[in-house]
Amino acid sequence: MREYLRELNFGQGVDLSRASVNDQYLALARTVRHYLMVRWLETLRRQSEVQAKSVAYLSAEFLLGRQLDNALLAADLTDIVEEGLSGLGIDLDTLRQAEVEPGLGNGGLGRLAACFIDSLATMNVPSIGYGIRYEYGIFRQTFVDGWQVEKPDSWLTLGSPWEFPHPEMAVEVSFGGSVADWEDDDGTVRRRWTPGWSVLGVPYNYMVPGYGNGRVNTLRLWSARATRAFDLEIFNSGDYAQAVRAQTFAENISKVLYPEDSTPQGKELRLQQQYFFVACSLKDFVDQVLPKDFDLTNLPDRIHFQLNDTHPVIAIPELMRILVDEKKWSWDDAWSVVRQVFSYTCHTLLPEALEVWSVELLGRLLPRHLEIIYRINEEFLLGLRAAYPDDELRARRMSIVAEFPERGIRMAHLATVAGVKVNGVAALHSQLLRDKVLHDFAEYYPGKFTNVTNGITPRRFVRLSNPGLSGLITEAVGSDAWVSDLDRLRELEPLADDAEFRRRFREVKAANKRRLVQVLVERDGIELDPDTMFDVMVKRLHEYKRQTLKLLHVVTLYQQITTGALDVEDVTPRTFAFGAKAAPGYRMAKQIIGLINAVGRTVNADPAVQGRLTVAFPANYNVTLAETLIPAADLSEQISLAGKEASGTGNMKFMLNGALTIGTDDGANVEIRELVGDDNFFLFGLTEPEVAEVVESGYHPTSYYETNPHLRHALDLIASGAFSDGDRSVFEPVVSNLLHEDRFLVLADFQAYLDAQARVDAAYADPEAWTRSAILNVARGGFFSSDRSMRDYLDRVWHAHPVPPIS
Ligand code: 73E
Repeated sequence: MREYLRELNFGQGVDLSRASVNDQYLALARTVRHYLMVRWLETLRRQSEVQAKSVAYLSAEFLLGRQLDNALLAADLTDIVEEGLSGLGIDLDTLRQAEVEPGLGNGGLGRLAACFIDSLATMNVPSIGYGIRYEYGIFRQTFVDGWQVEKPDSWLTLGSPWEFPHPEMAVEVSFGGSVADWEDDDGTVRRRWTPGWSVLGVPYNYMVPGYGNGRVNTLRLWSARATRAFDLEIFNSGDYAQAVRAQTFAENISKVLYPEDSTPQGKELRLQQQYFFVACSLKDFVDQVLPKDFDLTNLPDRIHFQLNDTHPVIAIPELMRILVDEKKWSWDDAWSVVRQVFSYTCHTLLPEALEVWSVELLGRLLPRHLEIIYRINEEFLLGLRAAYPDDELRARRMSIVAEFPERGIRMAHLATVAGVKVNGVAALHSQLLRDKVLHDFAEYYPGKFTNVTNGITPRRFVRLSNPGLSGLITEAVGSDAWVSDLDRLRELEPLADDAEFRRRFREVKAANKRRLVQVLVERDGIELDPDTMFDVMVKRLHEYKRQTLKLLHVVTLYQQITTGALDVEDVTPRTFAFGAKAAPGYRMAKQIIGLINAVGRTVNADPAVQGRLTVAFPANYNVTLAETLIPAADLSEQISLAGKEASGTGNMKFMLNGALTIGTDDGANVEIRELVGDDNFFLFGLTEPEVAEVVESGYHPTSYYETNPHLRHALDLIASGAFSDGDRSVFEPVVSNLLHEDRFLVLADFQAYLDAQARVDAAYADPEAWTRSAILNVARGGFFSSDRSMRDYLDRVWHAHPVPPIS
């Protein structure tokens, strides 16, 4: 605590009596990071000594969540700190709440990256995360009359104690300009890129502490600055306004995270961001991380670059450019190294979500890279045509360069051609990649395709977010070894049949529900009854995820009760909780948010359903809210149309916190159900092959409307204006989209969903049986630790190994 007071006095410049909560939080964070610093330096020292193969995880997003609690846990400081602070009259929990979470990601993809670096550190794997330090992360969502309004996320304003800026290590990244032939000293003709402009990338380092192992890995995020040449030149010419504009232009590159999820943004600034962080990272790795006169032909022994979706795929031509243009290697030598050091993870199945950059834009921004991509493609097509001599259609389908609707570069094809491995993120997803999305490639490169099912870190999403359950598990297992060895949860299985254990498990869930109720009152002024079933759907708002299906269930119950078709006494009291952000430009998603809030307003105010149906939609769902919401859930909603959700990771978090899942046969739900068994999972809906068949044979949503009275009543009620003060026009776009288009077959799965919900009600009516299932969900969920995902990547993709500490 002496350390802490020193930080308060000399770091924050205040004494205890005058320190604000923010001062106190910052001082504590700095104290903790001091403590970790020795281990960080030791990790780096050992890394350069051992020269083991490392993993570089390249990702445009790292959705970290709050740092303080995780750092305390990793360093085993929580108890000491709590005690010491309380001696000073300070409540640790108050300081925890003061932290603004870094929201440098949109959803699952960004959170996955954060879980992976946590696991890599915990497993002693030499690794580094590379990404972008956005000045503004994912927007803060507010509701105005139930409609989403976005506010900027200024996460840096109160200070950011977890980062270490290194302006002296800045690297320069160039854009634009032109390419021409030039003659080398030895007479060889080479291509020379003369860029038009450049910016500096300043690295900000973040500690990634392993759990209880003394290791601290690094996450390096890049921030854009104007180069000195850039502003000096203009300043000297006396045009100050222009100089400031230039500065702004450069710094815009890392200004804001694109709030799009599961769809690409074909914007120039987005491509600038991608190249910016990738170029900084490769340069950093080659010039700074590797030893001084490292022979780059040995690069594959020292590094594997994992490409988190196509966002960093421009790294492939960038490494070719470094080797061919800067190091003056032959094309073939360069290619033989490049094709050994990258692998690509695909996170989607929606064809519209695969990134394609227009040749016009790429050629303007990165002319040399475009040439390199063309050459890679030429040689790829040469091989392809040799393998399939009379199949021009196939060559066109597989070409890296698309010709329609405009000339474009297909980043997924580039990644697949150059990558050592291509993986999907759940068993079904990887299967569908091989069979459908990248079928031609799977045929051409049979050994390249593999699966690594996603996972989540049990440190954050069980140990920290659910202390009650964690205590129970530790007691049952006999130690806390399960926190870094999640298969140990299997030992809980026999306890599912132990009445006393079930009672205590139920008590933990009830306490978590009360905790959530309290948080939502304080955070949002939402009042909930903890004695109802908590039925939770939290994820980005997207039509394929089908929040409307959940909503139609709510509206159906409401309609049935208010018309007397259903006796209110027969309805299981439920709280329907939603959490979802819509991409600001996604109109239908924003309409659906408006509709959920509108239904909530009506239902919550109607005495006829009071105490039976409640809708809660707290604004700004984020990692911090997830940490209290998920442990309080009874029922987990995973209801995407089969074949659309690549994996899902929320589904795993719910399972491991003792919620039962109602879900389709999609993404990782398939594996969850296999592990937990049909008796402990509420499956419903069309399977992927059935979906394909329905779509093939012509889907007519209106026929479901016409033949299913429940569905008709629910849709009619929305269309009547019952949730919009009688105004029929407000939600007309949602209703007519469902009736006439319904791309994601909501109406086709509606009845099956209602039936499954009836099974949920029946099961919930037997608390002992329900608790038994919930315990089995936890006991069989160990597979979904991101530690296991890392083992799979290490074995199947990276071929790297942990480097245990010396002692
Ligand atoms: O199914 C999830 C998956 O669990 C998938 O939709 C998500 O990635 C998760 C982690 O594997 C995802 N995000 C994106 N694509 N797939 C994406 C695309 C563009 C921008 C931002 C995110």
